[in-house]
Amino acid sequence: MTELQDLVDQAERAFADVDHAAALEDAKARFLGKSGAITALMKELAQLAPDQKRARGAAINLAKQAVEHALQARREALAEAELTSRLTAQAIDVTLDGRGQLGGGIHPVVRSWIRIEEIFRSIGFDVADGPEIEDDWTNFTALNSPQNHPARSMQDTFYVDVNDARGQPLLLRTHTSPMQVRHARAQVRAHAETSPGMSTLADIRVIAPGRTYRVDSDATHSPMFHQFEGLWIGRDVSMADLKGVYTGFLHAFFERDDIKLRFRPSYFPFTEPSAEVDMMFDSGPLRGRWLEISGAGQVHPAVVRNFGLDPEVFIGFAFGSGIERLTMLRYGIGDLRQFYAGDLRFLEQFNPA
Ligand code: 2NM
Repeated sequence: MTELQDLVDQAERAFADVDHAAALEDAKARFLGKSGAITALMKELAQLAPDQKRARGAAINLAKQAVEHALQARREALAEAELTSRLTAQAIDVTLDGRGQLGGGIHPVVRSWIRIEEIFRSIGFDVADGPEIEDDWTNFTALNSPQNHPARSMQDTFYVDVNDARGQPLLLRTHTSPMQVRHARAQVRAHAETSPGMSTLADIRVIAPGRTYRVDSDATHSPMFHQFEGLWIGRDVSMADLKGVYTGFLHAFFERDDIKLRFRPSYFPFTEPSAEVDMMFDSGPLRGRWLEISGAGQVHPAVVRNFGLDPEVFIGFAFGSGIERLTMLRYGIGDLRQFYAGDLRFLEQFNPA
């Protein structure tokens, strides 16, 4: 028995001595292989008498099982050690700083656009949307622009080589008012479908911000620029309301109250009377200078009729402002072209890291 126990001890030590899987299989062969020590003992059994054979056979079997058990335990330990060392070698330091990513930012014009929507929503205005490719009726005719108006010429308007259902070429909208035309007509139509008369129609209060296009390009004009137009149509809406709403907007937009406003007589086909709106800061670098910021007026009766409303009942005001212009005044930007040059040194100033 000691001899067998000895063999088991030897095997255990041999297995413990190897440090990788291939060497373990070599060590296994020395005990369990075809010419291994245990195998040799089995072969000797043949020479024993039958009564000795059984006891000796059982003892050898126990020893063989012990060796196999030790072998399996060592195999598992080696595999475990191998995995651990592989994981250690491939370990990543999750506390290291990342390589960083170039984040997108909000363009200063879009920042103003968002602020304008927030301010007007807060006083009960809807925000309209609409197509940048418009038809002639919605962009010009509905807004009382005469057929021979210079704005309609190829020199001023980008036309598209596709005709609408009336046979008129489509165009890139030259202002944001066609969105208001669509919005007003949709409100009127929706109301007409559910109510017998217009007497219960709610006031139309909407701003329409977005991209607009004109054939024009210099230090103060870009062929694509942003506008927002406001419209309030009701039964008792006046130019005094316009002044109140627009003054409130400027106070909110520039985050200051020391702003004066003045209206100068002007002309637009879609308003009568019409006005240019100027503003003046009472302090800061632009103090004391009148700055042109908007056009406005009482919506022309022909336009009110094109909204689907009776101009004897419905009256209101509209205005239109350039978002680039307001953004330049807010941040003190001198050249409109900076907005579209794509210079990160300029743009990053509006998106602090
Ligand atoms: C301006 C100036 C004056 C205007 C008019 C309308 C509408 F849809 F009611 F006819 N929307 N915007 C308007 C009026 C726009 O921009 C300088």
